[in-house]
Amino acid sequence: MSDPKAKLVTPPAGAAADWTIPQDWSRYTQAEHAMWDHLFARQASMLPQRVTPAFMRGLDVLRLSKPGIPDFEELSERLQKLTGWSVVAVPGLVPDDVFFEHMANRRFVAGNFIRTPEQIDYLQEPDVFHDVFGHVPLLADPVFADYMQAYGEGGLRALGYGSLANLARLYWYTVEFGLIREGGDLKLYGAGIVSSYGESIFALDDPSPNRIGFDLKRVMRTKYKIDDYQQTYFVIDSFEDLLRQTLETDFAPLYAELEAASDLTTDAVLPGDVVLNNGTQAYALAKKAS
Ligand code: HBI
Ligand code: FE
Repeated sequence: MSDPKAKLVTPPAGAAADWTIPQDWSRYTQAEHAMWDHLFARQASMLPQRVTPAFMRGLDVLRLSKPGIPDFEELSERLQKLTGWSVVAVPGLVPDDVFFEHMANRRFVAGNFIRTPEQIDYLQEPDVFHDVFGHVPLLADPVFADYMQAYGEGGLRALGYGSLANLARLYWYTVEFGLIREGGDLKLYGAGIVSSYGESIFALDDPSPNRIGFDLKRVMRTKYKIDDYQQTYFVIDSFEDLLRQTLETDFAPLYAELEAASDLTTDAVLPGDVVLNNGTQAYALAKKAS
């Protein structure tokens, strides 16, 4: 997951100018490897029917079911051969420009630490399980891999226009919390969902959230929640379609247009929406009442 409010500016001691650090794989304890194995087993048991087949293929070709926290060097070697991406370690959230610069160069930054037992179902900073289990399998998919690079390049441009808040919503509602329609079924692909036990069920099966057909401009107008399940999920038709729309869009005039348009609330349903599920919002309403 990513927090767009990250305010750090200089790399911490021990980090390089690009914020990378050695993964220091040999430093993980048995308990830390066991935490990975536990999280992995919990997700692996329910994902096969729920996640896009491309994700399962990624887990397989990258040998991610091998016990223990993956060694980034070994992982990067496999990934490089498939799509030219690599995985580099960082201590936590990095500044937006650093994040995008890495992505534009096909380097995915991953936290090298793993959550503690107290943080098992919720943590603020992305750890190695979210980053590697959640994000890396789809980097083995050539089309998704291109989308991620395009996003990094677009992010650098958006910073120049001062329009990151709008572009960050695209990342949020695709890379982190996206759903995809495949063979008439809805499947998961967003890393924030697939790395979360509760949300992997909620996003697909619960009547609460809206599920709405993906529309680039609509998504970029929509606010999001960083600390609870989403009230709306957007559904793409294919990675090809997502990549094509992103590459064909001229973002500069779109940002100008968005600046004049109002933001949409996290639960909005509009007349022009392709509504796959008009959510009851029962979950969010109950949370608010408690
Ligand atoms: N840093 N490590 C890390 N991981 C992220 O997902 C991340 C980040 N810095 C910035 C950031 N995400 C976001 O601001 C962008 O997704 C917009
Ligand atoms: Fe993430």
